[in-house]
Amino acid sequence: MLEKIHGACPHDCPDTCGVITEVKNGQAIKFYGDPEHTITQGWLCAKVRPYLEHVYHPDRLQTPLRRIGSKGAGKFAEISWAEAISEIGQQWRTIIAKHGAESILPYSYSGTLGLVQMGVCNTRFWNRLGTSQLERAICGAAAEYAVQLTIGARHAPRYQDVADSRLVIIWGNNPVSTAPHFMPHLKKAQRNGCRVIVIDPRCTRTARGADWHIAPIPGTDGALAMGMAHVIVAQNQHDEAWLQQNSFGWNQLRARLADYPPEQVATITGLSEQTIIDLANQYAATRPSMIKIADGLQRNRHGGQTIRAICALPALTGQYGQPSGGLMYSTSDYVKWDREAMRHTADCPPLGRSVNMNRLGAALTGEVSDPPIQSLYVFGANPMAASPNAGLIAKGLQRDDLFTVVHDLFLTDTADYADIVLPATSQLEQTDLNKGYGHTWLTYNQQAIEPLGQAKSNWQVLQLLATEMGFDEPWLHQSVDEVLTEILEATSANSSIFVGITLERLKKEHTVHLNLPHEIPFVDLQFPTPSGKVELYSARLAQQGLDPLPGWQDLSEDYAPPTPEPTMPPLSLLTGAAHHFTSTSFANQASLLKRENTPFLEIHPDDAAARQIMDGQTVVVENGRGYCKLKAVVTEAVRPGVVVSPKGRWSKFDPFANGDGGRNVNWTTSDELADMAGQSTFHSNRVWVRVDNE
Ligand SMILES: Nc1nc2c(c(=O)[nH]1)N[C@H]1C(S)=C(S)[C@@H](COP(=O)(O)OP(=O)(O)OC[C@H]3O[C@@H](n4cnc5c(=O)[nH]c(N)nc54)[C@H](O)[C@@H]3O)O[C@H]1N2
Ligand SMILES: Nc1nc2c(c(=O)[nH]1)N[C@H]1C(S)=C(S)[C@@H](COP(=O)(O)OP(=O)(O)OC[C@H]3O[C@@H](n4cnc5c(=O)[nH]c(N)nc54)[C@H](O)[C@@H]3O)O[C@H]1N2
Ligand code: SF4
Ligand SMILES: [Mo]
Repeated sequence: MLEKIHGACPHDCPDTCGVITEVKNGQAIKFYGDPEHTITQGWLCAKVRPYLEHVYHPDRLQTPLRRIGSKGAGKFAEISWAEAISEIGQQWRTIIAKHGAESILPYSYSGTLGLVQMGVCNTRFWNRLGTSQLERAICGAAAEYAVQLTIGARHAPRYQDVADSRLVIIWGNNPVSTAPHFMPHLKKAQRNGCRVIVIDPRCTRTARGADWHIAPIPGTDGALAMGMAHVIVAQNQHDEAWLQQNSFGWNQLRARLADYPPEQVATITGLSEQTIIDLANQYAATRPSMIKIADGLQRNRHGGQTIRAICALPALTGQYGQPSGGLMYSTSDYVKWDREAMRHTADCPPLGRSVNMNRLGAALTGEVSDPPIQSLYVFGANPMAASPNAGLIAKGLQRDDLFTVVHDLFLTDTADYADIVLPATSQLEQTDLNKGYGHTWLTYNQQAIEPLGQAKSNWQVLQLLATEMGFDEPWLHQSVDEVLTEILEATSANSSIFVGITLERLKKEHTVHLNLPHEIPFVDLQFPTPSGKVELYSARLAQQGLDPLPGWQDLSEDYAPPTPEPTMPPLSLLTGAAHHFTSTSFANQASLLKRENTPFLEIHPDDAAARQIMDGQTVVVENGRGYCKLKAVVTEAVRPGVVVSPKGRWSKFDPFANGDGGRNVNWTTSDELADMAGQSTFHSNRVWVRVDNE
């Protein structure tokens, strides 16, 4: 008998596709995009198309494991679930008795974005136990904060609305790889005569399809936006009436613009004055105009202010609230799940202190004390490969007195350091509800097949741990459907966009649209900020001692040279998305690894020549934090001074490993924080590059 089971792609991607799994005799035999899903339209991206290779990968973990070698060696012996859970319980009881529950740090991120398997699993059990909280700032914290401060909420136009835009600026965002279902609508716009401009130091797949590609020096986009604003106002192309009516702090911003004449912005950004003037003119003269951003753009020390400056532009031209105009960032704030139904904090001890995930290595090696972190529980994340300053994380994970548990589908770089490894289910083996962050559809994920081996979902494992720790509250022991019902009912009681959205309906229709009052964000020109307007001036920033106006400051940039300090100047290393992986997920899948080729470093011909680097040579990419080795690709696709190596590689698969256990780019990236919201700064990373002479 053939069954067709509807589900949702759980991976970190704004598209959150509807998927269909065909199951025969308990085996998934076919997997494809739901043709009836408005966003998916029956096709999936290159990485998830071969999903059954991921689900039935021969390396899938099938049983719990206990470490038998040194930490990091990846040597384990199989144990039973009962042994694993009781050992975790014993260790935690001892640790809690000595240091308190805050000495336990749960660490999770974006393996799955499901409401239950991520959202609820991040909160309920850990709140009940009283562990430390994780400050989840690795991805887009600064942009999220800056957008909320400026326009009040992450609301965005529909992908399809871009088809009627006349000008689109895709700013530090690579949707061909990272939001593929946006692209057919953009192509349609282009066919209708829309001009597409991509601003990125690298000529990405998205830039290749643009009408104009502009490549500024990384981290200078805030200055570029201010320079555009300067030109627009100097030429009186701004919408004075709109600004007077709908913005707060316009006069202060206007005065600030005097600091950003094009000649000065040209020096900061490495662009010509004419480029800045033309960009400003085209943006102001062509309407409706849309600016599309995501998170790669703000993963640097200037992240928050960069986004504040960009958010000011649609206000200058009165584009917020216009059909096919404004800002397309994220739809995340339409859905506000009932917090208490999700987290049950009222039934828990006070929340523990917060530890910034970007500082994991530092936190494990002394930055966090009183109590120190004595146990780490990692699920849905792979910090050894995905978090910054990997060398310091490795040092922390090697601590003899740290008890580490990793719950994953695979023996990742992080799992190699675990004391106990637990096997996780894939999305086909679990139930969940997923919402998109690029659209406004909810998609129910029905479990399609039985778990492989003894794999268990996040929620199932936390239930076992709750029992082990003696917690019998019903909200720790519900089925996934019961959790979903509780959250949906509580949310719809207070939110009109959820009226009529029930679990039954989700199961029947598979994907359901939110009851939005209107499809155009801010069409009523009501902005959910304290002033109700676009806050060009932010009193909340001023209160924190931060610059209340958008702008660009010459911050002390990352500079941590190796010793001895090389004579050649450093280069800026950008490590955005790989086309065929999602962060480190799928970067162990043979067919996709083949398509991404050998781990590489794109370098401009001038920078290569100055270092006697030839195309195809192995290079050492290093700074004071660490190094990795990559294959040089000499190309004009990157601007001089910038090198690029996409994220996602597993250190253990490093083809250049030479008795050092293998490395990836995160052995060089910085764990300093950005100007706002504790944001990561992967892209503020200066490296020195030389030919590998070994
Ligand atoms: N295929 C694929 N898709 C993904 C992911 C993946 O790993 N692979 N990851 C998912 C996740 S976790 C996220 S957060 C999103 C991210 O989605 P995006 O933000 O689109 O992805 P990134 O590649 O991180 O960054 C986009 C671009 O920003 C550029 N950039 C970096 N610094 C600067 C700068 O200072 N100025 C300018 N103008 N550009 C800059 C980079 O060169 C890169 O091309 O994608 C999601 N989708
Ligand atoms: N150099 C560099 N590094 C970066 C970035 C960058 O731009 N440059 N970007 C950063 C960004 S934007 C992000 S979001 C982070 C992501 O950082 P992480 O979330 O730490 O990394 P992922 O690679 O997404 O790891 C997800 C892990 O979860 C596992 N997993 C998947 N589903 C489940 C499940 O249901 N249960 C359990 N228990 N495990 C599951 C996967 O097998 C995988 O090992 O990476 C960051 N890393
Ligand atoms: S990763 Fe994105 S585009 Fe690919 S299947 Fe999942 S939701 Fe769709
Ligand atoms: Mo991310």
